[in-house]
Amino acid sequence: MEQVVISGVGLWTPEHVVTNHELVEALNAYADKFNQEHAAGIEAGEVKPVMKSDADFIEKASGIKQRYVYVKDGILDIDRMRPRIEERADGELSHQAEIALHAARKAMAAANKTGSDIDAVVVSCAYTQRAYPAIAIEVQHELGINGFGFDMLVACSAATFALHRAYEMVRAGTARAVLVINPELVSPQVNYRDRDSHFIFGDVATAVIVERKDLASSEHQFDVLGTQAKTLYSNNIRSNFGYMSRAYDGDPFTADKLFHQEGRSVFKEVCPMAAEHLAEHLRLHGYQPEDVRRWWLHQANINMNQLISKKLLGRMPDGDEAPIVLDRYANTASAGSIIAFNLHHQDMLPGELGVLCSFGAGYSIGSLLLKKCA
Ligand code: CO8
Repeated sequence: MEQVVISGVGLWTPEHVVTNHELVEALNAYADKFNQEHAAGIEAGEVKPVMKSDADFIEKASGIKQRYVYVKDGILDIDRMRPRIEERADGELSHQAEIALHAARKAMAAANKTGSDIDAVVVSCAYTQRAYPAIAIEVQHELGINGFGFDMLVACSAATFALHRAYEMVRAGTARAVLVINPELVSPQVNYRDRDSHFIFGDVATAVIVERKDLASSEHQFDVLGTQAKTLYSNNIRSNFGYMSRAYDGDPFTADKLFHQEGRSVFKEVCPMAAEHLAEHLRLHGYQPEDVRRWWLHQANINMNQLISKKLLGRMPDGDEAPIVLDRYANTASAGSIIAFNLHHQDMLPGELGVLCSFGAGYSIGSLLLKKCA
């Protein structure tokens, strides 16, 4: 069995920012217009009014202050409320491959790798923009990588689940190095007319190089001591959009075809699951939560992260122990913990332990136990 390290990480941040205030202003203007136009139906109890949003609520309930988006045009237009993304021809680079490449090139540079050093590409995220050809194969082609690529979807746990696959490939000797990319282009699936969820998500792309330790040459390397994954079926986070939508006779653009959730239930059910999962993962390797120098946790909600950390440590962690990036990035589906890792790993000392963890739809929880190399 080969020794496996994470040897490089890359982050691509879109240039466009949408603040809470901007989102709330758009949703509230849309609500006024809709409710006025449907006043009679609302009065008769036949139409549900659109509920107004509140920027103070958003920050208090989630910790989110703003989010980055791939395309801002259209999101705040109350006659549209979805990004206006130009459709590209078959021969052009796809949108998702483009953002994947931005992050991939940064991770490869950080790991001192070129295309010829890599044997596999995994694109793993909450949505891929098409079923085939795989975005990973498009990226593989652009980077001149031999070997193979495939896409996988595990919602918010897509990054950690893909890192597990990469770890297993490298450990088993079937790949020297694996490029794992999380091009989270989620804004097209956000319901910007729904106050419960319009503020939650942002776009981003992250990438990680997982490789054989004896071949690694980068400045910052982390031994992968172990990986752990858990899934448990739940309908509390769901999107019904898919290739079957065309075959149904109903409206393919109803709210259930977008991201929707029972946020309160998710909060209550996932926090204890995640805390137990992490404690068990550490226990399996002979460690306690106090032994961990840094927690790169999934970034869905600040209150969730604080509750999970408190369950594990018996106290609130500071921002250095468990960095928070969702104030700036919002929930970026699977990429959140990788953003935290990207921004907060270079100061770690040899021998220090870190835990990378994500949790979300499925339900799904994934974690990796890492140790900074000498
Ligand atoms: N403004 C004003 N009021 C609001 C707003 C708003 N924007 N939103 C909700 N309210 C109201 C509610 O309607 C409710 O009113 P009432 O009491 O009259 O019913 C009240 O405020 C309280 O609402 P909640 O109980 O829902 O408020 P919470 O404190 O629970 O906060 C959260 C809501 C922030 C959603 C919280 O429950 C949460 O973070 N839960 C966990 C969510 C989570 O982690 N989900 C994971 C999703 S990500 C994932 O798995 C990946 C999916 C793939 C990516 C998809 C990309 C598109």
